[in-house]
Amino acid sequence: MKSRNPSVPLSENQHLLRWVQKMADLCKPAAIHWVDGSQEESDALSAQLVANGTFVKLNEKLWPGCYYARSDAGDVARVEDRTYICSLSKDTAGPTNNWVDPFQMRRKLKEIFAGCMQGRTMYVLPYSMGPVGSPISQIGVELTDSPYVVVNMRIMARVGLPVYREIDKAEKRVVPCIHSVGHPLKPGQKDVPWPCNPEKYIVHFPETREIWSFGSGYGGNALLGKKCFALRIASNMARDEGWMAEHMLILGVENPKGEKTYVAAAFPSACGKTNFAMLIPPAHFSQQGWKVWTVGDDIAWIKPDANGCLRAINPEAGFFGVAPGTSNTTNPNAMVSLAKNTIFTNVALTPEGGVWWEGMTDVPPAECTDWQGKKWTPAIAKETGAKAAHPNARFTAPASQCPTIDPDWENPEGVPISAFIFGGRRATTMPLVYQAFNWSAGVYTGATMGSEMTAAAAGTIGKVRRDPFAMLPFCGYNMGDYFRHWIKMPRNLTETPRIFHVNWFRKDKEGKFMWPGFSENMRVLKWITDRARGRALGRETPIGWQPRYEDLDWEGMDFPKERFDELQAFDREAWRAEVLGQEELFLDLHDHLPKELIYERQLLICRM
Ligand code: TSX
Ligand code: MN
Repeated sequence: MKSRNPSVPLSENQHLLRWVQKMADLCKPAAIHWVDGSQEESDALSAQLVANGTFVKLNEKLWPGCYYARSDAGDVARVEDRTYICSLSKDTAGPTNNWVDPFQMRRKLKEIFAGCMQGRTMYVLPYSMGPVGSPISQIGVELTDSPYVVVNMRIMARVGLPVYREIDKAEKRVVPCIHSVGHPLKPGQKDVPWPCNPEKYIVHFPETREIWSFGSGYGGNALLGKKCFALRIASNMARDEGWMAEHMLILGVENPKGEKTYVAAAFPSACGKTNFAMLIPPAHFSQQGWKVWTVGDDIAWIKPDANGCLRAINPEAGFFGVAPGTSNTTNPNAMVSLAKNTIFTNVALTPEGGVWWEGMTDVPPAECTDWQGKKWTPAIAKETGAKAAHPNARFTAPASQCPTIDPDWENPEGVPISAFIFGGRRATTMPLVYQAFNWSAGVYTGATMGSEMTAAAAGTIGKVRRDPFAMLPFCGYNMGDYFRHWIKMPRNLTETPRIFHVNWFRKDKEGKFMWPGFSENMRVLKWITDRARGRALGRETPIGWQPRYEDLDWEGMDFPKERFDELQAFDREAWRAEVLGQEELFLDLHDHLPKELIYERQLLICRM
């Protein structure tokens, strides 16, 4: 078979062709490669990454189709202080975003992007967020000088030929995204395994729906379909068009009658969102026919349908998950998902050509190479505290490989959402579960949610870090206006989802977790989905509806009533401090805060 010439354009869309040429004139790449998305192309790019020292091909017998990458030590995470929302007015971006005047930022970007791709290939990467052709999906084109980005994006989104066809046939607007690692090569200059630039810019123009990213190869900074498009730009589209772009997992609970109830859930980081999305029910639930199906683990796009029912899609096609802590105990479904065709970044490499990370097995390997390429042994770790894997090490795995992937996960119409769940990592105050009294009380719950810091800087342990709707770093406009958008959503709905708050992390006086979590969370999920269908009982408390001991299914679990009452207790003194802490965030947002949230706060205080 004759291989195609990748510099020949694969689209006839004149806007796209002109923009690609304009960006090539600016960035001066040595070549242009139109990505077709095929397996052969991906294999060739991976082989090229191996030749460059970026990738190590893992042992094909142990890890079929898998690759391993180590990033630069200074390019391991999202860079929030270098992330910008460049709307015309600062007020539109709001106080929680970094704002720069868009004209000033464009001048700066033209400066840094000039010649930034010299000696490299510019890949033209068309992608669909959501199933190709779904009325809820959106299309982007990422120009990037990183083949690592291309092969990761191929797992995380639908890319290549079918997307060009959409671009060519439809009037559908395309979001232009440009990405460079910011490391041009002079003639003859040797490349490094992980090219990047210490000066980073992750820039969003919400009004013109554009993304410019410079200097980083790391996931959230470089795979532009994910946080940049699917959350920051899409949140702007959603506000303008009456839908929702949320930092939420989507799962379906199937009961023994075969009825499926879908919920979407938002948690701050380090709450085990991916584990929850892939929950395996306890044995007795499974035996009765209860199943949990995974639709997505990170982002939900949710739109009212013609009947006024909210329907959600997962705009992504893969999981970009945190590896450390993922194991056959904490998340067997994730372990199966990442067993093949997966890219590992910043985990440890074993002598057999496999991967390892902290928490993967009880017994660590006798020796491995850590994420920085240094020798690592359990003895060295004990002495120096060195981690084999970076705490933010990632796997990029196809969602289709998840054993519990929902049969409807690629349904272009989406799945119907019956409930929203908010959560946080809270050692005190927050009970295991409660249901908000109504929509606006639920929005208040989402707006005030947060997690306690675990291992942050001195003096901050135990302090609640507010992360409304888990969207603080991802809302592409004023957070107060975002709250208002949430408040207004039911106006276009015939069926308003119920809203819940959960906390798997409450501790007792001895500092022990009171709730076993993981599979046992199914008991809470059962109450939530039954409640959403108007079937389960509870009692009214100052914060909402809570299940009594007898309202949960305890079969196969030994959890005494006294312990449950402690876990669910409403502690008046703790809630006094809580409402004061909630007010702090509201002060920052006061000038755009919807009055409903002020009233909800007052009602909560009165009920207490
Ligand atoms: O993911 C978690 N979930 C959700 C699972 C569906 N984690 C891990 C969080 C880190 C990312 C949890 N950790 C959960 C949980 O529900 N709960 C806890 C806290 C916990 C940890 C260990 C135990 C119990 C609770 N161990 C024993 O009880 C033996
Ligand atoms: Mn996320």
